Amino acid sequence: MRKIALLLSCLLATVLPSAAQDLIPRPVSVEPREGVFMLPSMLRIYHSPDTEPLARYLAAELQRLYRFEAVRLTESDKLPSDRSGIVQIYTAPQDEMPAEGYWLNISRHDMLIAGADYGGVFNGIQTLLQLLPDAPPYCSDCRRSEIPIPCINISDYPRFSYRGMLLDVARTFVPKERVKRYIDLLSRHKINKLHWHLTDDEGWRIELKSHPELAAVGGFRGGDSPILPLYGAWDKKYGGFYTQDDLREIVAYAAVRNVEIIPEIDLPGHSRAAARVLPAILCTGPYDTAPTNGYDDRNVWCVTEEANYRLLADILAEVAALFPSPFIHIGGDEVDTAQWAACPHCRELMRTCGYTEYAQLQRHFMERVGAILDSLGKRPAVWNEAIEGGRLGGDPRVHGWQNTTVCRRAAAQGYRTVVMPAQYFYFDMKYSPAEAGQSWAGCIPTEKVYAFDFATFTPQEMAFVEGVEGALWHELGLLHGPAYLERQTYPRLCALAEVAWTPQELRSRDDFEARMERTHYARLSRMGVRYRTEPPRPEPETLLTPAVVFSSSFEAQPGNPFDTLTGYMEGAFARTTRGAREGDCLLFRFTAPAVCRSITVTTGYAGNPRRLITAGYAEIQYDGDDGFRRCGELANGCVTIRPVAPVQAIRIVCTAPPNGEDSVIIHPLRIVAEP
Ligand code: TNX
Repeated sequence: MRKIALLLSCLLATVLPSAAQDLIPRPVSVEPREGVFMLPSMLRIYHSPDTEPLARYLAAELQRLYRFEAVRLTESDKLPSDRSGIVQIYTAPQDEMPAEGYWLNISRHDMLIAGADYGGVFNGIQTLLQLLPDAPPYCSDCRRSEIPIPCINISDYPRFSYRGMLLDVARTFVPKERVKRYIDLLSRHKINKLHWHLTDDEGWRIELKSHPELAAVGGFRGGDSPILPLYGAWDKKYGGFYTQDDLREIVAYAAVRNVEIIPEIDLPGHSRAAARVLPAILCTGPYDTAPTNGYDDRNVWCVTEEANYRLLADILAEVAALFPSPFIHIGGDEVDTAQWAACPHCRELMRTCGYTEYAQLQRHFMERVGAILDSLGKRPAVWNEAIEGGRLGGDPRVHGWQNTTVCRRAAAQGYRTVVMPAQYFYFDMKYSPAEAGQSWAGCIPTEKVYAFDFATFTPQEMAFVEGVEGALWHELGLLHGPAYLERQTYPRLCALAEVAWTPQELRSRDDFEARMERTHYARLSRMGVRYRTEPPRPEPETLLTPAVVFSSSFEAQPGNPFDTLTGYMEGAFARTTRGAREGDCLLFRFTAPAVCRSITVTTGYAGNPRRLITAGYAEIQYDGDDGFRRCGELANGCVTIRPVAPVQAIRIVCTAPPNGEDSVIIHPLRIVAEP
């Protein structure tokens, strides 16, 4: 019997070791050992009192994976002298092991996870879970079997203490259960911070007892909501929010998984949803609403209105009570200062304080909000623009997003900095040109995320880098459906996790890709992650540029004239001086009848449903026709027509009421030749 077991373990040891090499993120030190540990179907988990939630977590995972049972025993239950078939998990603070680090030792007889702290034990459990093989397929009920795990010694700790991901639930609401799943998947990659973007122009997602209307009304847009529909939610009322019970549940769920949630209330800009519910937060003064078809798009809190700070004290006190994080993110990005410029009170404050720039006025606002946070025992986190107006007090953490330079600048100024340059870490960007996503910061394939290496940072700057963060901005969630969230995140998050965790000298792109291919994609699949796969190559197309005359019911902005359309300028677009209304039309008339396979008309930023013709139809005039025939409907501002004869003209007719946008973007026609 012993011989068979030995033979089996030798055999398995040769079959299994790849999983040990295929950990994501790659650990600091891995030392494979001889033999295997046979995970019993009734595991005894000995845990220290402080890791009780982790013993439960591990037991639940074994149940989920193999339908194994586990007995949880605390230290007070004496460790048996025969320790075979047990796992011990405990915290063991040691000088040589950094925070969140752990030792994972698997011998033939037992397993041990010793963490520097709770997070360390959690991370050790994640590594163990990655080492577990698939449930044998032949085993519909594994209860009677044992699962072999290769013996190994791992000693591991993170490169950065801040390993974050931003989730924007303001643009596209993400229901509670999906947020929990998102957190669960992050934690499996040893990500330890969720920066939760809870408010923005398009929605307010957090219930407040002191001001219930902010979520009850501001959590929805379209329909009878005072917030305009946007980003693909055109005709239906769309939205949702988290109740305080939901929030507490999510916070607790994250805490078990070593994930700290940093809530963001985006101030003083990006606040249209709040402003539509509580217009008194806005500046007074003349404000020209004509360019937006009468729609009020003011979204910036007035700096001088004292009631604003009382309101913010109410709001932030509730946020502080709900989220145990020492930080509350208070925004500071992309403030439309024109709204302050038009406000006599803000101008007056600028004068009395001697401010010459709006950045200083913004600093004034951030300092006031910072003082509220201070009184609540919290520290501010801010976007990088918030430090442009002079030294910001309150020991803020700065999130650098615009590019690498602003991250370095913040660190050089001695701010604790989270590095998240859009060009590397914005997972709302496309993976490649023909895929879903935004493109303003370029395409970001997974390799690009992986390649981020801090090479340009000085040692002094590095000393202030707390870590890195990815961001899933969510404007396009409605357009692309629920799969978008995970697809944009994975596998890029795997690369980010390794940037955040693994020492630079142990990182190698080839090795990362090999681990992904051999093992980790399969792990993701097992977890049901709909990660992005390489798209099939489209068959080559020949584009035509037949002479065309353009006319319409619009005028063009001088910087984006209609010539771009008739000149078929690559990547360029025309932009009108106002948004579209019912009856507006665009007419493309070819000088000579065009023979082609298809013609695509695109309004709005392609793939981003803004500044488009919300609804309408296309008409075609064939060579020899007297009039037009209807040939298609606009969807998300676009329509592709497949002509059956040479085309004389194409006309687009708008059927939607004004959508609040200040202009329409019109792209040159995309005309594909017959094959
Ligand atoms: C910029 S990042 C923003 C977000 C958008 C994002 C889209 C930042 C602080 N502001 O409001 O969602 O770009 O990529």
